Amino acid sequence: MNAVFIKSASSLSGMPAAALPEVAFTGRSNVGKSSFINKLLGRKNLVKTGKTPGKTRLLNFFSVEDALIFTDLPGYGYAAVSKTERKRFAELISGYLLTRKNLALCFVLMDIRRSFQTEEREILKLMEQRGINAQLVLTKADKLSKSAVLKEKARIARETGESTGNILHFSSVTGTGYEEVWRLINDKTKSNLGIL
Ligand SMILES: Nc1nc2c(ncn2[C@@H]2O[C@H](COP(=O)(O)OP(=O)(O)OP(=O)(O)O)[C@@H](O)[C@H]2O)c(=O)[nH]1
Ligand SMILES: [Mg+2]
Repeated sequence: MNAVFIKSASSLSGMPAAALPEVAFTGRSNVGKSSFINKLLGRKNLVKTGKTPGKTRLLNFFSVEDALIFTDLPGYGYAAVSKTERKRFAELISGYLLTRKNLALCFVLMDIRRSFQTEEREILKLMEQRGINAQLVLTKADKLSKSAVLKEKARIARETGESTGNILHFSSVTGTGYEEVWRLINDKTKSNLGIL
C-alpha cells in the first residue's frame, strides 16, 4: 500500500492540515499500535516499533493512498518514564482526541491478555461524547489458542459491557483480523482500501 510519513508533532500546533479523514491508534504503551499500523499498510518498518515500552513519543502522521491519514500516538501508562513526561503524553493524547477535527475513527488497542482499564474506558467515552467512531481491538491474539481468544474476548466484553460482536481481535504476526479492521476503516471513512 502506498503510505508515506507526513510529519511528527510534539504539540497540537504542529499537526498537519486536517484535510483528509483521519484514523487514530491509541492504547497502552507496548500494546502493539505501531506494529498494527505497519501490518495494515503491508509495510515492515514504516512505523518504528520496539521491544521497550515508550517507543513512540510524538504524534506521527502518515498519509495512506492520499486518501486517509493514520496517526500513531504515544502509548499511555508506561511507569518508567518521568512524571513530567507522562503528564506531557497524557495532555498530548487527550488534547488530540478532544480537538482533532477530521478524526473519523479511533482504535483503542489493548493486549488480549490484559484487563480493560480506566484509560480505555475514558477514551471510548470521550469518542462517544464527540460522536466519533471508536473501536476496541484486542492485540497479540497469536499469543493464545483460538479457544483462549474466544474466552478472553468474552471476559473483556463483560468488563466493558459490550457484546463480543463489537470487539475485534488482531495479530500483527499472523494478520488475524486484518480484513475486519480494513472493512471497518473503509466503512467509517467512506474509502475503499486495503482489501481490494
Ligand atoms: N506476538 C506479538 N507481538 C507483537 C504484536 N504486535 C506487537 N508486538 C510486539 O510488541 C512490542 C511492542 O510493539 P509496538 O508496535 O512498538 O507497540 P506500541 O504500542 O507502538 O508501543 P509504544 O510506541 O511504546 O507505545 C514489539 O516487541 C512488537 O514486536 C502481535 O500482534 N503479536
Ligand atoms: Mg509505538
